[in-house]
Amino acid sequence: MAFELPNLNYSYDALEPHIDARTMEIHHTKHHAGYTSKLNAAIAGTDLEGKSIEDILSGGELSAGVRNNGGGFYNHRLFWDIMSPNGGANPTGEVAEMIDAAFGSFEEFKTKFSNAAATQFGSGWAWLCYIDGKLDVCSTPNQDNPLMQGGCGGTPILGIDVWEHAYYLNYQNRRPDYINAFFNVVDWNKVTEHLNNAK
Ligand code: MN3
Repeated sequence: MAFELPNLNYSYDALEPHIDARTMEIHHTKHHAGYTSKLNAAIAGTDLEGKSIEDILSGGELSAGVRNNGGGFYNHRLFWDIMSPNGGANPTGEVAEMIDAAFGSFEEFKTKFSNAAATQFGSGWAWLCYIDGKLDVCSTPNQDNPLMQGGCGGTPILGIDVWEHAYYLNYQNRRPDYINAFFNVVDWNKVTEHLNNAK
């Protein structure tokens, strides 16, 4: 069973003005679709075929094709899922408590996460991860993620794409403005679902 490009739970213009419709459409139908088809091509006929994407990515040494395209498939699936036009509120419940425990406050978490995203040199991602019963922030280059060997460890429950294709049409070189805007569309209920799945 080949991996399939997931549908979004909202329209391409639903996250405006924070993320523009044209960026969303190109990002989903070109970039994510490309990672998905290239992942399928990279695993076809290998013993990775039929495994879950989590098992593939955490399974040790990966070829460049599987690492880059499997990471791209997984990372974007999480990214679309944790954003919503109804997002932007502060986290509540267990996620909020775990953020306070790990970072001191939600504001301090935002600062640390934003710094990780802003200072990731070149293309990559910043993450909020569940690891050893706690939360932590890290960043990874390219389409790497915390599940992979040599990644920063744990299971990502929130991620931001800081490749230029994620923001350049609307924000040009102003990555920090895009990172600020991202918090207006984060759906913390979905982050809570990912936390519960990670446990
Ligand atoms: Mn991307």
